[in-house]
Amino acid sequence: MSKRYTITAALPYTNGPIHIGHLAGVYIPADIYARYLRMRGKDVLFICGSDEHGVAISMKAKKEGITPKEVIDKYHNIIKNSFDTFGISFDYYGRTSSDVHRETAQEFFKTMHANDCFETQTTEQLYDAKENQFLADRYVVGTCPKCGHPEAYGDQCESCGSSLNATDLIEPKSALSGETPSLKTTTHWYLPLDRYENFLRSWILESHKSDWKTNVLGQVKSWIDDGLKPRAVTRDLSWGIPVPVAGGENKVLYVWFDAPIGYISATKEWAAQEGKNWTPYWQDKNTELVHFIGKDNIVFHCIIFPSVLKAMGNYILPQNVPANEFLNLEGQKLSTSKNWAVWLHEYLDDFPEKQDVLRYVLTANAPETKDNDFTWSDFQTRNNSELVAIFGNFINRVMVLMRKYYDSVVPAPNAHTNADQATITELAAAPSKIENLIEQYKFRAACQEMMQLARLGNKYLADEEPWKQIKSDPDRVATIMHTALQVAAGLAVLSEPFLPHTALKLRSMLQLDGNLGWENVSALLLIPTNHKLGEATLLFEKVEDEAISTQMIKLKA
Ligand code: B3M
Ligand code: ZN
Repeated sequence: MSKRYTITAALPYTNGPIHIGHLAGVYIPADIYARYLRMRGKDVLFICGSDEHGVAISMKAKKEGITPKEVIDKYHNIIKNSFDTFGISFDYYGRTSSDVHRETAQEFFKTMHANDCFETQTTEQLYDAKENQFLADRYVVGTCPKCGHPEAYGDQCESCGSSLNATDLIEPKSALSGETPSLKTTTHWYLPLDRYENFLRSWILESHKSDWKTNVLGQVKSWIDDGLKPRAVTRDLSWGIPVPVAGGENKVLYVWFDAPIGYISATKEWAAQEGKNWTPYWQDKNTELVHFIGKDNIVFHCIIFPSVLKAMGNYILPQNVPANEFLNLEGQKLSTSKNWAVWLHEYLDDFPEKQDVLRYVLTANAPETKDNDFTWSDFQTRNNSELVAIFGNFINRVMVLMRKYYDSVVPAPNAHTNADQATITELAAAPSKIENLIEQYKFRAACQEMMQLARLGNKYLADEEPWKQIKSDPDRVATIMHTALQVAAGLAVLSEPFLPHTALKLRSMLQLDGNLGWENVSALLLIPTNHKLGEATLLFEKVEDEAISTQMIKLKA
């Protein structure tokens, strides 16, 4: 039975657009992984969708004087369209306001409730008497009791990632009125995470201690060691999925209980659209489930959701959760509220056709093991000195020389020199280096291995200087160009997970057979003699200084 892959990417909240931090942390790595596995002929389902509940959306609606429904419709469309244009290749992009999701999330709750997986607790919760509103999650801000971060939320501290109970906050303040909250009694259903401690310790800290990233294992270990407490999975809110059991009137499911179930409901919607069965992707042991997320989502994807799946009984658990750290912008934390961000939809307006430049720069600087920084000057340097000067220059030279000397028809090679052989050997060895790195979720290094191939081709032409030998030794030039073309074809294949738009252009320039795949590269079955190349187009263009200064002015405005 061949392996199947269910790849999920964190469902973005529809309270704002996508920015470069989301792309670097979650969506580009997930897309590289999905594209690569598809190229290896695997059965891949790449799932995402909009996360449309939660206090953040109600607050945005209140701030903009519109309804939550209007907020989610606006941002769901902006987000979905920007992902499509950018080339994030989801097989399905759903939304948690759908009926299928509401039914699925309620079915999960009812099943767990019927199996006594919850405890009910009647407690005093933070309340804003002025706004007549219980203060949960982002409705309350205070000092994190774990790390002292001054702007922790009622359910989570984004700085240390801890999941919190609102009553844990030090000096809490209502995010609605600014008042100090009072206390009011209310009843909620709690997921008793303490019951899952042994399961989590053995599943994660034992069976995955060698294949999960250390930053993820570190966070999970500290929560488990701190002692897992029951977590409320319902809220006194109006916006969300109604609690489907007696006593649940005027209460909704906690957004972090329903959102991860969104991966499953989106799979159901995809399967219905494709006429397929959804269950193998979530209930078959031959399926490898991988969650791509940012570090602030680790507790929900490694502790809470797996406990829910365990409680449901017949679901698989994630094989890996390769969470990235955070990306900063020009040395400061990305901030939606302070508009200190590079928004994807705005980037696509300002730099049309340059999707792959941003993909490349965000992969090269990905915060895979520690927070990292994006600067516009680095964006310009990487585009001009790497993509244009190496990758683009190499391909352009090949195409120009092929048209000039051979009318773009591939010549037969003659005797290979050591230099030719060394180049061909390095080309054949490239795929396995990239495979090993991608399969360890080391996308930065994998992308640099791909760029190494462009460097190899560029250097080979510069060293062999065919333009100086065309008169004196045409046989030699035929061999040089035949060899250079094999590297160019290898690049067209191996660049696809990282630079899909460029790979498509390059395939068309070389008129490569659509079936030319990953395995052809190491087998060196790439471009045959007498093959007719297509028209040359520019793969990359220089980014000028004024384009960068425009961005800096915009950012600082
Ligand atoms: N929307 C949080 C976030 O965007 C949340 C992810 C849900 S994944 C199920 O960071
Ligand atoms: Zn904290």
